[in-house]
Amino acid sequence: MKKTLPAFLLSSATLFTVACNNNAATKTNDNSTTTDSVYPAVEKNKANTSYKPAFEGQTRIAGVKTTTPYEGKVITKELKSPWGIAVLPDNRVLITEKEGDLRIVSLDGSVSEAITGIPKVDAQGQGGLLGLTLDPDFSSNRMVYWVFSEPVSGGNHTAVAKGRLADDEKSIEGAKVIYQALPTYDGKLHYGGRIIFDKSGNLLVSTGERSDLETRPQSQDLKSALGKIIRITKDGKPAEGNPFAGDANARPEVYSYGHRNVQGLALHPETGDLWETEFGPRGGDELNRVEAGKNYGWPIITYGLEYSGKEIGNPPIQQKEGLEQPVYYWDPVLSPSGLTFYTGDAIPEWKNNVFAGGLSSTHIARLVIKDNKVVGEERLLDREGQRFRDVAQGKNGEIFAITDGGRLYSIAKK
Ligand SMILES: [Ca+2]
Repeated sequence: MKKTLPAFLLSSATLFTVACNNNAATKTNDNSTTTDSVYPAVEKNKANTSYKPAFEGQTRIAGVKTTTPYEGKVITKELKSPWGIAVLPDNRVLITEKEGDLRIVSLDGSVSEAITGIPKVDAQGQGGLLGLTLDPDFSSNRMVYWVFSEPVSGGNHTAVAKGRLADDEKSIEGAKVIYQALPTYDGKLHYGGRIIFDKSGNLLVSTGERSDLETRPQSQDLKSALGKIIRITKDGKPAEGNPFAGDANARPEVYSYGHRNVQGLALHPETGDLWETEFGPRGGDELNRVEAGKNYGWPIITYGLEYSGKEIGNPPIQQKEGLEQPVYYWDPVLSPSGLTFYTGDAIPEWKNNVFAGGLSSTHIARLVIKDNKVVGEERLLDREGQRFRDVAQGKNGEIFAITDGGRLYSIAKK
């Protein structure tokens, strides 16, 4: 750990001292140098609870500030509730819109007509056309994979589909639903909705627990696909090597469980580990490093309260043997949606940092990670007043971000 003090222990006197350390390169104990200076924690508002973190630095870590000059430019304001971004090989972006449309946006701001051939979505509430990813061999096979809320008799569920982007880019050819996160439920909240490829060429997909008290316990039920991260092949079958393969009391596609509503998934560029962000209740949004077969605790442990202000659990507990602790949590919440690690060279101090979109918090959180812990936090584009729904790295070391208000930003070195 560098000379960061856990922010929740800082008195105003130490804040002043720490803030005076501007621009001094910080030497860390593993002999790597970072140019990040140490500032007071970015969060200044009162927490919802007085719950104690499990370890120092699990929340309200010291602030950091990017020193390389950068700016966020609006590429377009013409999108309608965009939800997911995938960056095409030529650095145009393929974007889902919640109501069910898929479009390509060029960096000159031109937005394509809606691409046809997408199966119908249930766009009520938090449902719709959600996250997407490109096949690792997209350049040759043009395959796209996406998540959506599929309307069926009796309600809807999170589903995964795939199809080929036609050569003329006007349609998705041969769209096919390859996975359904059952059971179906008649609700309109908490679908999860992110999808990424892992290093073995299988798909990792997040689902939600559908929010209601009635469905919430299914996060802990390995026979239910709700409140999980699942790992499937490109054909939607349980992937080889999954932790519950052969277990009669579990679904073979389950990778991890005890999740509430995961809307951020990313692989660490160096370790290959899976990281996620998930919506907690009031005061309990989390960043987790996910390991196969582990239980991430919802709704048994949480740092948050019900939206009503009521405690969760009787008595409410935040830590329990056998249940994984978040690497980091936000109270008040970030409302995290979209997650990406930075691998570019354009802004050197961002290397291997993780960027999390924030909805109600209206900024993008930049988190500096060291030894699987968060050691610094910064807020980007916090004066734009936008709800950031997804983030993705572009081909030229920029970060793309979309907002519920219909904007696509490019955040790049000046
Ligand atoms: Ca958790």
